[in-house]
Amino acid sequence: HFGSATHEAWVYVNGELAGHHKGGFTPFEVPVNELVHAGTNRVTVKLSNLLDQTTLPVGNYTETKDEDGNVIYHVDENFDFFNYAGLHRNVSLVATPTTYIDNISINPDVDLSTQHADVNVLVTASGDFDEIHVEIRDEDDQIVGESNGERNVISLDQVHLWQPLAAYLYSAKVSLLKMGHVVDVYTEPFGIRTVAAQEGKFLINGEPFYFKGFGKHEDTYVNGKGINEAYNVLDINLLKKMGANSFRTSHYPYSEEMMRLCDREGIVVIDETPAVGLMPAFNFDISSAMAGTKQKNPFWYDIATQDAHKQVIREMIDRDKNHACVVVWSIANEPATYLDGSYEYFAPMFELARELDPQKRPCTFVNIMLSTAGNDKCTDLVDILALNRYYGWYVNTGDLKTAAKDQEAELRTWQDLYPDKPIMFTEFGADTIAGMHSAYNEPFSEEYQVNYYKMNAAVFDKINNFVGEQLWNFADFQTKFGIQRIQGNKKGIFTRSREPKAAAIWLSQRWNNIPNFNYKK
Ligand code: GCB
Repeated sequence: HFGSATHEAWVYVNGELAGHHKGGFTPFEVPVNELVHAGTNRVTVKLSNLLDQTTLPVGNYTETKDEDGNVIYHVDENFDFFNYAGLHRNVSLVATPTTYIDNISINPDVDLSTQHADVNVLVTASGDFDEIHVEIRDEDDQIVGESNGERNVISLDQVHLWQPLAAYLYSAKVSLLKMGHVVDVYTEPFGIRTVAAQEGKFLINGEPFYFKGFGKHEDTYVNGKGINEAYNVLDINLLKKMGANSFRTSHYPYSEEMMRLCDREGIVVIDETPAVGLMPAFNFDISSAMAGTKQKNPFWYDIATQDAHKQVIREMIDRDKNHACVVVWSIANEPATYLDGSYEYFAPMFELARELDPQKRPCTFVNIMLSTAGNDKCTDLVDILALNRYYGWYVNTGDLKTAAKDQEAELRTWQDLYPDKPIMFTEFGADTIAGMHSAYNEPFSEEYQVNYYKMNAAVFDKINNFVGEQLWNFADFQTKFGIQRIQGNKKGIFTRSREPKAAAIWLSQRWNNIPNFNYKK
């Protein structure tokens, strides 16, 4: 079992090809039964870090020859993070009996008024068995319901809800039996909660929720994108200390370990596919691209990521479907939805996600600033409007007064056009050099970052259907090289080693005073 292999892997066992997987952020398994023998065996993994117009993320791929005729492969990332590649997550040898549990899908159907839930548990299993037994235990390890079969509906009374920052986790223990003997067993934790986007609100357990938090990255010194569970725990602790309640797995599914931690800690997650870079050319600077948005561009007719996109939707939902922490699927980050052809590309993606998710969570894509209200072609597909906006940074740089005016005007237009869709920011931020100060509110100073967030907050508080603020970014992170990036992206409110900038202090005061529920009347 590979937690991930970035971006393409060929797995050999004792020198023989055992399996292949493309896509760097979702798990896969390779059967080895036929290839192993008693004693020492060797697993070899060949990996490719190449990205092109058929992969997710999207890369600009070129091949050139050096003076000796050697081919030089080059990937220019069409996105703003460093293309770390390799085996970033755990690789484990999983042994199951020949009769085994293959998949468990849990969908609790809860009636909030009676505190009664019907927990649907669907089990698929392979091999020779005559019974599937499911028992549900509460946090005191008491059995509160049980059933037999592939499709189970288990009734629970007086349910404990999974709530943001107050998680309650049940567990479903699934056993396969043959003549009364257990041949395989698997225990899956799950939470009971409802989510819905309606009438301009985002409801968790029937109450209007307000997202406070971050876009993040899996990114640390030394480990790069390699799993770092100590940092995961630190980040969640800092997030809680700040009064935040949520983050987005920008721009790819995070490790399974992180998802389990979020379930346990009650962190609300927007789970995102690795569909980033679906735009003509990424060059750090939105303002230069804004000029060209009206031009005809064949982008969506040329791009060949459809198969990869469907695959990541399938693999992400299959992996994360039972997580209570996941409340929204993000199908892509900043695709060029201002261009013709985008609706035709995305309609089948949304349809697939909605069909696959047993819990029918709200779906969205994260909207780029070039795709303004009225100009975007895919808004009809989303349940919640997730906007990335950089007024006061990429546009109106240093001019927070104009930024506030333009931002408010845009938000009001969205609200008027789509009064039923809740609106949130999934990115807003300003690069800030920790320790740089300015008496004149200069961009890149800690003072400017604080004032930038104050400006944003004042606008958010005026918009009724505005249901959440996830800033960009939790911490500074490594990017590809470019003249607008010095040692990476500095929009963190923490440094890469997680020391707070001044904005972290101001934001924690704001967020600790905003309730998780019923902030907007
Ligand atoms: C964006 C992207 C994000 C970048 C960020 C920035 O819109 O979604 O990946 O890092 O802007 O800092 O420019």
